[in-house]
Amino acid sequence: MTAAMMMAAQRGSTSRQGHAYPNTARLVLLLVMLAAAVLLFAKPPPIERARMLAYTPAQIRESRLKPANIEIKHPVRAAYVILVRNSELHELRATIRQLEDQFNARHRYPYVFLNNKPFTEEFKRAMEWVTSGDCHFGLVPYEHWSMPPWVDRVRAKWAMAMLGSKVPYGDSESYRKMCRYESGFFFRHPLLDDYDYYWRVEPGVEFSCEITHDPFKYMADNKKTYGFTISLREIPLTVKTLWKTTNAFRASYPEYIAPNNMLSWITASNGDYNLCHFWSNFEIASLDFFRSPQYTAYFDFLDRAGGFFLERWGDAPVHTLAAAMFLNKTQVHFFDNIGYYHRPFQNCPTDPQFNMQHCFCNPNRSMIHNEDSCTNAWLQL
Ligand SMILES: Nc1nc2c(ncn2[C@@H]2O[C@H](COP(=O)(O)OP(=O)(O)O)[C@@H](O)[C@H]2O)c(=O)[nH]1
Ligand SMILES: [Mg+2]
Repeated sequence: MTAAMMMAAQRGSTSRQGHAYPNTARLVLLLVMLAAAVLLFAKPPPIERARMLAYTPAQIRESRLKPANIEIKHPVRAAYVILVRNSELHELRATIRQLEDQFNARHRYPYVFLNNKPFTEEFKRAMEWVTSGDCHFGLVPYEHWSMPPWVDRVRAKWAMAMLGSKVPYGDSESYRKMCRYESGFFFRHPLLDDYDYYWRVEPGVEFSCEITHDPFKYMADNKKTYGFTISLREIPLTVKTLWKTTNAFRASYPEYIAPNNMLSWITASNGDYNLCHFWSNFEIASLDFFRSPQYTAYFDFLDRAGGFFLERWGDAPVHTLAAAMFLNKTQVHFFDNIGYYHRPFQNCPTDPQFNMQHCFCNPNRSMIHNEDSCTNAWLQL
């Protein structure tokens, strides 16, 4: 049969069966298309959510990281403190996985998770699953996560609109609440009452080297108060009056300023703030430093001035200015051997032998080589 004859025969058979066959075919085609559309466009079932919730507390205890009946005596009362949103669950899982592999699976320090909204069951179970230490989940009270009543709302809204997209988070009120919380309140959360030291961790950060010594123990043994990995310069527009306000504080409370302080490290040759600060998304520090009368007086002074909202003061310069006023250099430690990445900067150990043995980062990319880093200046203090 030629192709023309076959087409003629097909045409014939279609017309011979009347309208029933084409309608059935159309119906089948329609159903197939409908099924394809459902498969293509329908939201996939929340498999991960179901899977997380499926883990029972008993199974979690049997996970690789939480073997039962192992008592660990910690040399220091310390915990990781993580302010995080439910939506950052997967970024945080990745971070904690690295932290556990590089350090904590051998130490099992506890975790404190904080949030201005209640944590979901899904979040809590996922965290129980990836951590070796105990997990505690806390809610941030409204007064700690809000614009205080004495700040002029209209001025604040105007300031946010003016800063707009000129600086990251320039128009964000929630970012400002976060910075105010990290500056003045996290250490007052009752879940931290049992600890002397904390290690701040953020979702998405990476730990690129095996952590061969216990940093908490190092802090306690060496009487260190504040530890950092990265330092850099703040964006001037975000801290226009922070230095002026800090100088006013210094004038009001001269008794709080340490005799051997680090103010020269943050002061430019003309007497202004040189914008240097420790990047506080990584911090290992003494909680008593933040709980001290000096620090809380400084925070209250800043908070009264309203700059968390009228400008966009970050917790990094606030912590740093406090450390520079109240501590001397020997109380601060540069954790040069902790490989740490928070977009877009990293600290990568530059000691070739340590790096080769313990790290997967490129030492040439370490922030210490960047001209915006203030770490070399700090080392030379
Ligand atoms: N619960 C909660 N955490 C927040 C919120 N905004 C920021 N964070 C947390 O605060 C920390 C700093 O925020 P991030 O977005 O990383 O700011 P950046 O590092 O300055 O870009 C991270 O640990 C975030 O998870 C918020 O609205 N709610
Ligand atoms: Mg961050």
